Amino acid sequence: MSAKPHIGTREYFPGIPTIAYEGPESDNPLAFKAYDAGRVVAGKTMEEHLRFAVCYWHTFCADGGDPFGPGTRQYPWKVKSDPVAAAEDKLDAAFEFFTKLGVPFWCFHDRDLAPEGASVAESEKWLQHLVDLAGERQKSTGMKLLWGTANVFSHPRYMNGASTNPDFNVVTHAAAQVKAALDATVALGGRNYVFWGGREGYACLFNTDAKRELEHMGRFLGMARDYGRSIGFDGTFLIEPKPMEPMYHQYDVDAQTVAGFLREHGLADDFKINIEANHATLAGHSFAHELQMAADAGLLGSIDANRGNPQNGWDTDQFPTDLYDTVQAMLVVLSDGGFKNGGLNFDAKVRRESTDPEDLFTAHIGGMDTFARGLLVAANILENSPLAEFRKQRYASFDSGKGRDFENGKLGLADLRDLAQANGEPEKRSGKQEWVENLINDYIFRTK
Ligand code: XUL
Ligand code: CO
Repeated sequence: MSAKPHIGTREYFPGIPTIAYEGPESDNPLAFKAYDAGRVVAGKTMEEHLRFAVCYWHTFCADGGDPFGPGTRQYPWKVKSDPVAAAEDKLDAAFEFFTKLGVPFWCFHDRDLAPEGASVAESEKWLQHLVDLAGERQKSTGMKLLWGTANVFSHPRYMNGASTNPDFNVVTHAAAQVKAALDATVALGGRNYVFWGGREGYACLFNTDAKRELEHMGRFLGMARDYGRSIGFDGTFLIEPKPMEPMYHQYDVDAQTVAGFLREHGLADDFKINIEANHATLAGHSFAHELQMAADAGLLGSIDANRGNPQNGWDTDQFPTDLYDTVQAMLVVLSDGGFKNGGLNFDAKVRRESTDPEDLFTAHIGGMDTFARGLLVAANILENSPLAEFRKQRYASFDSGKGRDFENGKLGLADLRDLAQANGEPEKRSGKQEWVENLINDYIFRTK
């Protein structure tokens, strides 16, 4: 990567060098074993395929607090009592981290960048100030913004929802925040703008008019789209599905639910879907399933890369380390033609017990290496294995004759009945699942 580290008035990660590729034999925890940014795979460099982003909230804002105890990490950029001065320090620490790690992109919520002011106007002023500084740092380092978003779920005013709040006054505050976050995203050249419906859902159906709330959400998103386009945003709007947590039920349950919602509200030309691995598992799906459903709907936009914990049902947001998962993910992404505006954002956090600044680096390095290996294996499978041809052959009976007539809508149900009578019992054809699964492993073993 061509970017050079931006270091402000002080260095926040002393002793940590710019992370280099050292190859699979290296034992250096601060080096890449698989992610070789300039290596060409399937016609593009790894950097171009994977489009890695670091998220601001987990990595620079959260300090490990949980419902049972306070934070465990004392970040040096959080010590100043003036919240705007502390936000400036955090920005310097973030850009030092991004550039030492060598990722091309970053992502933020409005309230990660700048604190909330005493009024809408003061919040806008502080955000604008931090956006100006972020713009300067983007210029000096070559960093780019993958997406921006608004945090319309933390402040107590949003306890009953943001765009789906039963109180119109709250909806106006959500609109003010989304407008300012869109302005910030456009000012920083963001490629996407994300809506994760943090508290867009309900806790109790008895006191909720779900139909009305969903109509409000559709209208609100349409207004955001129109405003974004009017100020020159030419990127992609994204909805990030999640079925629960914090709400008992969240409206954006999963990819298929969101696809239906986008089509119902006339949003499918401007919006795509941001799939988060741990949200997929919360919905009772695999990461690969959610990616495939989004891709098949023509709506796969971007990925929040993380993983859950199979032993509990929480949104643990752990860093991705499971190669099997990333192989499956990259098979879908590559088969879909690769990312366009989207990328792989590490919406992941180090554990509360991981308290060394170095842990932030090793966590991201592991995630980047796991996706880089996933990319190599998936590209090898698609280029050299019989997988795609085998799958195609399973459907060959629809490629000609009456099967093709069926697909083209030329037959009725009674015609199919007559064909069944004429052709008799179909020959049994094995789905060969074990052979297919072994094939995936063969390519995991053999890919260099
Ligand atoms: C929450 C989550 C968010 C969104 C952005 O589970 O994933 O961080 O990605 O609001
Ligand atoms: Co996310």
